[in-house]
Amino acid sequence: MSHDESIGESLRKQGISRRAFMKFCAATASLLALPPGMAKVMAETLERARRPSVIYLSYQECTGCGESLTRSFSPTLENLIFNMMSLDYYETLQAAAGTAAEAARKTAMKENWGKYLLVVDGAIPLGIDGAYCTIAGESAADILTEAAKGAAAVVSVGTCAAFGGIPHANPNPTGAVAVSAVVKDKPVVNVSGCPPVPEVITGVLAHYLTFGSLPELDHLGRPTVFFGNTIHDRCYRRPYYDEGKFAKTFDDEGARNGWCLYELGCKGPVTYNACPTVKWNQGTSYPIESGHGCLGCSEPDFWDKGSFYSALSTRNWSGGTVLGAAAAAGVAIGVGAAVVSRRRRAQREKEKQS
Ligand code: FSX
Repeated sequence: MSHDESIGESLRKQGISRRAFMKFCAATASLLALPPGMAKVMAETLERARRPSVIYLSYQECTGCGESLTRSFSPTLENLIFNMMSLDYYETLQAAAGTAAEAARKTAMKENWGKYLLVVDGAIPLGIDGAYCTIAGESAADILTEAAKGAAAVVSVGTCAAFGGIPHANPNPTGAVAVSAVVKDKPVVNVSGCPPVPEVITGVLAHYLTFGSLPELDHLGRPTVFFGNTIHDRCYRRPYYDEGKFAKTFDDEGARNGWCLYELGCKGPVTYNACPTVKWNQGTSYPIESGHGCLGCSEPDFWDKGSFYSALSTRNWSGGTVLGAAAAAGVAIGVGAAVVSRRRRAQREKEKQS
């Protein structure tokens, strides 16, 4: 499809029915928590729009983000690629390699200068003049700087791109930094998570492709529609936390009864992400539902903060520098509520016995 063809024209050529397209718009609008009626607006906008060019760069990372992205269910990556965007460069999926691939990136940048969406996963190493990560003889930092100049907006996918992630963890031998430490003059949206929830990645891309703008962001540059609540706020085990019922080991009676994993190190109270609502594997489950506490992978410096199996209140997470006052207060209030609840229950049991 040429860039001049509208998305509607392209859909009709591909034989995609109006019904299937409306279903896709409804699912995407619901994922983005848009008001009723917006699915129709989205469909009308997309029908007339041209597919924008998307350039996707990968640097210091494990490709977990790409693995996650390709498993997106609604909207699927295929839906986005075939219906809404022209993915002009992405090492993981492209057929071209070597000189041809780099030439395709440069052509796409030149033809769409000022208009393309730049997606980046992985951290950027600045040590020894960027020599720790080079592609076709150019450093990651140089390619990113050049590509960002012509981009309309930048999406940092994964905690490595958003906050430096594991490459940035102590002792950070390569001098790895977040995308926002290199790109200073363009809007950057951070889709954190190691890896991020697949539908959160495609949802943010769909929002930009539909409205031509980035969604509302929190103080760490993350879309509030997906990162507005803590894991703890939406956790189905939350009632046990409020009742003061905690698993103490991974195979005790509390664990078997599905009690709260707070004392086993769950970082849900200080971690903002959509895992409990959107979930993973087509809405099947998420770590806490599988019996393991949250590691806090969508927060800055989660690896250095560590203490994955120690209760929050005993280690650096609760007083860490990246925690907002509200999050820290939330933990304190939650712990206080659990203690009060435990006292009340003890009091009730005492009253029953007397
Ligand atoms: Fe990082 Fe992503 Fe973790 Fe891996 O691209 S956020 S190490 S899942 O792959 O960057």
